[in-house]
Amino acid sequence: MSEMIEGHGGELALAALRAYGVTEMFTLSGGHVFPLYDAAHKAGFPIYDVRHEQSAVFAAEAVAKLQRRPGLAVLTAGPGVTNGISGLTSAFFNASPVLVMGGRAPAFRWGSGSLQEIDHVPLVAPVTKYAATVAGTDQIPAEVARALTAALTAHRGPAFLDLPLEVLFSSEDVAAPGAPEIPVVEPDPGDVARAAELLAAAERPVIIAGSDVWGGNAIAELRAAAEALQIPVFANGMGRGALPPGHPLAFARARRPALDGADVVAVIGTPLDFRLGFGEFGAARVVHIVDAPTQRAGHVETAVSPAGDLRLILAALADHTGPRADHSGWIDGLRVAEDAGKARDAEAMAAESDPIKPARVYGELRKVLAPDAVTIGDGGDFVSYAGRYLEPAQPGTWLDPGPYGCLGTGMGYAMGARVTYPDRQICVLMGDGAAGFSLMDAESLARQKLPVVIVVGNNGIWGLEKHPMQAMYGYDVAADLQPGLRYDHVVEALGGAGETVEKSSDLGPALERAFDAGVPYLVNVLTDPADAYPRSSNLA
Ligand SMILES: Cc1ncc(C[n+]2csc(CCOP(=O)(O)OP(=O)(O)O)c2C)c(N)n1
Ligand SMILES: [Mg+2]
Repeated sequence: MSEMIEGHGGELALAALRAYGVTEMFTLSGGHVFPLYDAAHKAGFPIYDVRHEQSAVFAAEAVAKLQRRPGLAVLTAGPGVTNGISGLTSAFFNASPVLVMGGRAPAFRWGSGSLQEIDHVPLVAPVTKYAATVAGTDQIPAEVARALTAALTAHRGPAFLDLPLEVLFSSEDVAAPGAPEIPVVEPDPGDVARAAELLAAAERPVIIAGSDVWGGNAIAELRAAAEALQIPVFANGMGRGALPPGHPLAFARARRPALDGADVVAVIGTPLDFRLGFGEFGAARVVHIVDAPTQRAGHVETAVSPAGDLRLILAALADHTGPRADHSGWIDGLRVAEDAGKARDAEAMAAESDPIKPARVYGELRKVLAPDAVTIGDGGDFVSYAGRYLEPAQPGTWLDPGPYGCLGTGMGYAMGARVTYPDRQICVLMGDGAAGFSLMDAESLARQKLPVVIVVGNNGIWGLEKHPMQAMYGYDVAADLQPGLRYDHVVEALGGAGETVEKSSDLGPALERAFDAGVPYLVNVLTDPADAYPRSSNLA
């Protein structure tokens, strides 16, 4: 007979959460979820609290993204849960295994108008892999196990459970949850063989690797496949850094010539979405390698689309023994374009200007960032520049909001990153507009002794909206912010520290101070409002 556990709903939930590798909770208080706190408190299980529920979900998502295990946010009934929906949706787009546990008004008097009474499940069902109300205290461990199994099964994503008040506050004696069993999706061997043949025989192949390669723990297999087949690799999302910047097959700046010239493009572990021109690569044939059949693109004709565990698929590509074309001329040509792009970047990153341009901020930041630093982007143009100029040296060190593009991830992601890596540099690159969504959580970070560095690109505008609106209409509305605002004073008032930088020569010393501060530290860089990130489509 399996072991029995006894306790109130919070204790039963905690036992199941721990069995699945959850090691902390992120939350904002509410009486509906007190038993979860009681269980955690008594067990010495860390509780981190925030000032807005979306930060709790973003923190849980950062933990899930960085550690490839479930992140937990506990939200109170009603507004607590609805405030978490943008976070859940981001996790859904990012395939992040997040579990949100919500309180819920009592079931026994449902419909009588209890405080914060609303049925959350239909609200979150479209953006979760599993969403349910736990019907009885005895069912809590099994429901937690079911939700986390769904979250961890490829294609990964968030799950939601809510617990009616009396279900969570009552006690039961139930069987302990067994060890997690996460199903592995087996790819079709014919599809994998066809993909390998196409890539090996291609004259000018390219790989684009995305977040699921990291999320599926397939970085080593990606590298082995690229090396075995000699294919240049570009990356986006959590795939960035999969091949270290010095690797002969690692490319970032030669994307245009690569995609224009390629005859076969393999997109691995990322959707054929707007970030990849919707998967239209001219005459190139497209191999779309995904971690589950549901992820195959419906809008693009692909040559083949192997679906399944990415480690299995990529290991099979690495083992391919059939005939292969020589790609060395193609790789050498791209290297020339890459080096030219890098030289242009280096110039921009060193350029003196008044006001400071974002490129220079990243030039200075690169000098102080350690190879294992976690960098987090939350903003518009300022973050597009971060994506261009920061080169993650290792995979799993760059957090962007992903294709849902939700502003406001910054402080929550920073909290999750700091909890994950107590000793690494954690640096948030934030637009001044984006700062408005989550900067109050600098208080949560300061109070809970979670120091991070926040670099604000303060151009006094919603840059990624103001410039396109000007281009489109010749005027703009709702696109201005207060220029020169002292966001550093905000963080000081919240228990951290900071400073404002107006001259590029002051950037380096300010960043050094920031990383040594030991408290949340905001470097408020006044940047040029006239500067606009060059992009082909300006709609965001
Ligand atoms: C929650 C949310 N609201 C609005 C937007 C639309 N949006 C995208 S970028 C952007 C401007 C961001 O401005 P800022 O953070 O100051 O960065 P900048 O472009 O000025 O560098 C806006 C409003 C969004 N993506 N997410
Ligand atoms: Mg701005």
